[in-house]
Amino acid sequence: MSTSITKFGFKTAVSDKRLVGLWRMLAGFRLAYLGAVLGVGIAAALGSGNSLLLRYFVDDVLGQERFDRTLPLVGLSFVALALGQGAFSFLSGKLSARTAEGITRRLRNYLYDHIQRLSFTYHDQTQTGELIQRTTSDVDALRRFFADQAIGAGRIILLFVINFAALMSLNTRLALLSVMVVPLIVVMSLFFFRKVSKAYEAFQEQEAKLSTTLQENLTGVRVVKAFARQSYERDKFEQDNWEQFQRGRWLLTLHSMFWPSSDILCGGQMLGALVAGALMAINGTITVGTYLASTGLIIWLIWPIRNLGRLIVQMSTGMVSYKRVVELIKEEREPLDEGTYRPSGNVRGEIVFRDVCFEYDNGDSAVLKDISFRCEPGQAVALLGSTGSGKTSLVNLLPRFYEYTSGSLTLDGVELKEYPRHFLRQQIGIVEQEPFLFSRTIRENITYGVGREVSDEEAEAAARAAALHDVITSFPDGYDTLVGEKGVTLSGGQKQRVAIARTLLKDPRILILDDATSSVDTETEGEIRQALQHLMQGRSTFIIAHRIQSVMNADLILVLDQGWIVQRGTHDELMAQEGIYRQIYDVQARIEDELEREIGQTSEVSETSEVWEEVACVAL
Ligand code: M5T
Ligand code: MG
Repeated sequence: MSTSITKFGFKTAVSDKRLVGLWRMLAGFRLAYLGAVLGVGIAAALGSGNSLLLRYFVDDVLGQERFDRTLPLVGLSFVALALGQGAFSFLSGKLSARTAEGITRRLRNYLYDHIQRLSFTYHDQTQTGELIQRTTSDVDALRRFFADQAIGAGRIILLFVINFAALMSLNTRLALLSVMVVPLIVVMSLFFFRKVSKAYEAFQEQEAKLSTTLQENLTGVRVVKAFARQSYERDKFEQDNWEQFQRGRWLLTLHSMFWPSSDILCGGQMLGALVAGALMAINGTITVGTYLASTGLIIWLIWPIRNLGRLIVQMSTGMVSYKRVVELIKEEREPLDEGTYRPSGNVRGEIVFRDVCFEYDNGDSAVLKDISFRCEPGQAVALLGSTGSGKTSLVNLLPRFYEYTSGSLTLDGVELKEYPRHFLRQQIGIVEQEPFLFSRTIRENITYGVGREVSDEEAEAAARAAALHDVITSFPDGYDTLVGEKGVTLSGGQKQRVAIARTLLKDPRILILDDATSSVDTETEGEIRQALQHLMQGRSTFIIAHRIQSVMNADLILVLDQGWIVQRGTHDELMAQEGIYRQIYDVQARIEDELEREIGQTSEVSETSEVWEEVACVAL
């Protein structure tokens, strides 16, 4: 798909001037486009033919009183011309719709595909509203450009040339008199073109801001309500909306300044030409028939002149949107198949970090500092550390979501940068810290990204292993229950378990569990841990957890603090040392003891709160 789209020139359009780029976008539809323009041209020519026939009818038929066989023939010709004009107008409309809709359909598909191939860093730095705006409103402006303005340009040029030529054939002076205003219209339109371009760009930018505000407000509606911030949010929106209103008003004001000025010019031009024609007819310079014909031609000559200005101004919106869309197209994709190393078969899973440092593009300091450790194939490495210490950032380097800044990170002895990203992501399964579920059925969510047909039994087995099967069967629609906006909202723990089941099915060689059981109660966590223990066998696994119980069986435990590894070893080794690990262990053990005691004594809740405060301190 992507290659065929690239072939149609979206990529190459970037480096060229906007009009050339737009012409390239027409690839594959140029014939239909030319057909549409030709259709419009033929319709215009038939219209002019009508005026010329009128001249013939008045001067040569009525004037010569030739009422024999010529009269019905002329009548029939009028009908035929009108029919032809209608038919070609229709054909042109059909072809222009095909061109515009076809191009925008292809463009939308391309942008959708392109956006999901952009890097994590790009998505971190770009607002969703901006992306939505560019793929909807800007694409729509381009559709209008191709449907109306691109065809309109052809139509205007043809109408002008044909009617001007017809008028020239009748009377040169009259013809020249009728186009006097053209240079003025062009200059004025170009002036407005600049103004409208700027105003429209500002309008689109503000609209993107507005969609971001709206989208964030909707996503975070629970937070807004929970903090009773509705009025604050409304005021914020109102402010953005006021700005949008002002920019929109300025845009329309510009338009409304342009139309009357151009209408006055064109009206004056038409009146002048008609009066000049009438005077010529009175003087006998032209015949009555010629005058009648020229009135029709002048009207059809002024029409394109008037629309030329309109078109130039309207084109500015298409051009701005084109620029905005191309900016997005220009963004480098995350290459999926780069790297010189072509692995065959699955990886073994030997992972070695040597002095790896990492910094986010938008950050100002290193998030990971001199990380060095080794994970043998099939081993489990646990990461423990306070929040923000860099655990997620560390595991995110493995599937190459982000590139490490310095040091060396090898998988099976080959530098990670040599691996194609696509391959790495097939080999690695991640249960993310905040799993995302699609608004689809639970079954679809579980089988998402497995890359092969999954039988119902397999999906069920995965759900059982993730302690999820009983929850699913308690829903009336079972595995066909819709999740998300139009269906049930799953709890945090249930979502995590769907993510676990999804990863179990994927059957990856390297497993990353980023706080995978943080939203699950201790009992369920125990069940899942058993299932995971089984799953982890023979796979290199990274476990991030806050509970010592989840990490104590790991072959290597790394304690992170502000991006440094401050302690390393097995559970027993770490217990034998003074340090954060033993402190966490002690606090957690004490909490459990106290809880057990409290439950035993059914004591007041307020007493336990002190203990939780301590947990919070450790967690933070
Ligand atoms: C480590 C910063 C973050 C923190 C540090 C994801 C992300 C993080 N950061 C960025 O600057 N940009 C980003 O896109 O990096 O963050 P982490 O690795 O997510 O920490 P953690 O997983 O150990 O924390 P937690 O809370 O999940 O236990 O300073 O600001
Ligand atoms: Mg994290």
